[in-house]
Amino acid sequence: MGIHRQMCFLASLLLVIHAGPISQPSDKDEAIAEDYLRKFYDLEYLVSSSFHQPEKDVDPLSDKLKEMQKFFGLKVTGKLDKKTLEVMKKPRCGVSDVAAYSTFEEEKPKWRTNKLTYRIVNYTPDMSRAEVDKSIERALKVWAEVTPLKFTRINKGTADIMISFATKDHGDGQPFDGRQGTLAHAFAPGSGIGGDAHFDDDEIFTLRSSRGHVLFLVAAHEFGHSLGLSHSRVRGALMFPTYSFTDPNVFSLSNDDITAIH
Ligand SMILES: [Ca+2]
Ligand SMILES: [Ca+2]
Ligand SMILES: [Zn+2]
Ligand SMILES: [Zn+2]
Repeated sequence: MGIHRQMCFLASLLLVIHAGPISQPSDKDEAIAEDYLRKFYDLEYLVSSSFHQPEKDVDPLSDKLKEMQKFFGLKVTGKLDKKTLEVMKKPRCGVSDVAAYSTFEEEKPKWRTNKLTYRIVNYTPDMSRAEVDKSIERALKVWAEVTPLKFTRINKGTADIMISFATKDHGDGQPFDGRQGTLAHAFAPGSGIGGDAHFDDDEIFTLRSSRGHVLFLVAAHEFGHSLGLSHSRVRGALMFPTYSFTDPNVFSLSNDDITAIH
């Protein structure tokens, strides 16, 4: 009798231990999720005041989580499950998945000319200068091949597309986050910072290795933003927000990317 009871107690204890980590994300994971949704899904917290009545059924975190799950084709639960967290931990582009202009179809930012200039302002220590030059040139060519756009390199002065490597806070209000997380970001067409592309130099960039991140692939994605594209939900599209390795020698744009640029 006593032993039977003890066994039951042990069994239920095991159940609790086993079920724990699956249903209950850790504080650290919750912080990761909150940060992710704030950066990429415009999560904002309502400033609580004495006038604010907490409304039932309104949970901004859960709503944004659903939006994110929908974007990535995950099961839409509004809960921080393992699969969702896995996607959040993947290296990705720093540009938001909810484009600010998506509701104004006609007002999508666009260059007024087909002749654009670019300048490589500085270099990463990860690769030779020639490798960086080649990667950037090829990344721009990806887009030049499917549009009437022409890119000309300049070595001084201000180009339309200023390309630079930077770490942490680098003066545009969107600090990089160290190794992993955000790889790069770029700005939609416009004057000044518009069109510019920044690469997080706390990452390891490579010419074509599957270790580190292929600069050509990251740059080709970022230049999509420089030309006015936003993120695609199509897995395998260049404009999908997370990074995935493709051999640069067999790379090609997906139909989704080509439709978007036209
Ligand atoms: Ca610019
Ligand atoms: Ca980073
Ligand atoms: Zn992006
Ligand atoms: Zn930046």
